[in-house]
Amino acid sequence: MTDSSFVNDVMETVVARNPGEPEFHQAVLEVAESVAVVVEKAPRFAKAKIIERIIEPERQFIFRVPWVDDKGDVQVNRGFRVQFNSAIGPYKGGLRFHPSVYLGIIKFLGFEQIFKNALTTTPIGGGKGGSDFDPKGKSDMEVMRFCQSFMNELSHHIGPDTDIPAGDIGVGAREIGYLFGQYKRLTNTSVGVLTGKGIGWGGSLVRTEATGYGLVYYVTRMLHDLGKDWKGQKVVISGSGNVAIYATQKVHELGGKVIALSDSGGYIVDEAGVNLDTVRRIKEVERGRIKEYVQAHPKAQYIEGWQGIWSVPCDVALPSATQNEIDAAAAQSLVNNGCVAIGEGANMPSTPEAIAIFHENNVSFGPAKAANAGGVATSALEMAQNSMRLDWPFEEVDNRLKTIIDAVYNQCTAAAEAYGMKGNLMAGANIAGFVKVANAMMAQGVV
Ligand code: NDP
Ligand code: 2IT
Repeated sequence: MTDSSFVNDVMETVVARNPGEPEFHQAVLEVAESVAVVVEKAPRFAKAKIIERIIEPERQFIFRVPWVDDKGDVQVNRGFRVQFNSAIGPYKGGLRFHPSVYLGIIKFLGFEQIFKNALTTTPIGGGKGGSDFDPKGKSDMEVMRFCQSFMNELSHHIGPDTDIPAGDIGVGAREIGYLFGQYKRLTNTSVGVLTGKGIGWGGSLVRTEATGYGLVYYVTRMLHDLGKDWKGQKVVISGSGNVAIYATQKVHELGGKVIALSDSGGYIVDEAGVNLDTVRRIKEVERGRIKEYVQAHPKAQYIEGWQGIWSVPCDVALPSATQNEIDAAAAQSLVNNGCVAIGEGANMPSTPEAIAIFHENNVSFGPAKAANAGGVATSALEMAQNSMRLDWPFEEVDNRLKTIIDAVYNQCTAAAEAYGMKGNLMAGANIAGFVKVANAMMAQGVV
């Protein structure tokens, strides 16, 4: 299927130039394996060293983020922004605040973002940023002081036509508010430099829901191709953050039943269907833990340890927590229990071994860079509204999101078929995204 010397050459370069960054290597390997067939048929891409250029970020920033905690002690975190590729538009991608963040995580996410953003049909390049700051257990004022310090540096590198950050793990409406306030204060401009802003101060309706909704719209197409719909489907979703919550809401609206959710402590199983009002109260209002769910719903179970969630029998699984959360054993367990479709809400949640198991067992597999593209696509719609100084109604944004996800899905199926891998949505997503960016890079010369 692939030209292994091409893949080996790419991986040798990536590993040598980016030592100690296994997540970045993993993300590049997946794309290289998919696009080998494209490069083979288009020697002009090889001659122009498109792949060598695409794996090298255009620009990377690493900076100190000092701040003062509530006790008056000075804390020091590390901030990152990787401006990966601007061939089709300004850098666009989220900020992740989580203790596991280091350069390799931001580079894997930024690399994925290039192709995801290309698939959205909107004119945005790829970037990502974040910090090893852990918002958990911090007071609002500590989070504010951290965000202000982070923005003091980041503000030098971003702008509404340059680089437009948004949320990701640990960065939601609260953090975007503090970041935006500080940017405005530093620059004396009120522009759409961040997305995911609040409604009433530049935010777009549907952006909060968009990643989860888009994921479910994408999986709707996958189910349709299997001759199925959501009615009566048992669904397991990992995580209980932004993506998981709004995926749950949309699954329930379309007639499916979400029976399990998780956080990094463990998972809940509620065979009656999870009560989303309870989850939203615990997670969005109280910033609590998923185990508190069983206090309100004593018939539900809480089990310690997040990875066990993949042993819960289901028809559809939507991993929506973090990278590499489904390994080979978890994938095998999903297959053995009769799961027919996987839609990746998180970025790179399945290991390469897990993906191989899904493909070998004919489980329909919706890859992250297509299945979760609804979030960033709606961010692009927020940018458009900010530029026009207009706000669209909920229905209009939701309809545009549906149209975009249909286009994402159609690109995946068409590219897979064109390159002899019919039905392989992962190969299709990688190829379609790559070709769009590669053509733009070809047109713009050696830059
Ligand atoms: P949130 O911070 O809102 O929620 C993250 C959820 O995942 C929490 O329940 C969290 O549990 C859990 N989680 C995070 N890290 C781990 C870990 N290492 N192990 C186990 N559980 C973990 O983030 P989002 O919902 O925004 O993001 C979830 C995923 O979706 C990420 O992969 C993100 O990159 C991806 N994504 C997000 C988009 C968006 O628009 N927000 C767009 C596209 C993709 P706990 O609270 O215990 O840490
Ligand atoms: O991974 C992602 O696509 C996001 N976290 C959303 C990025 C964005 O700019 O909305």
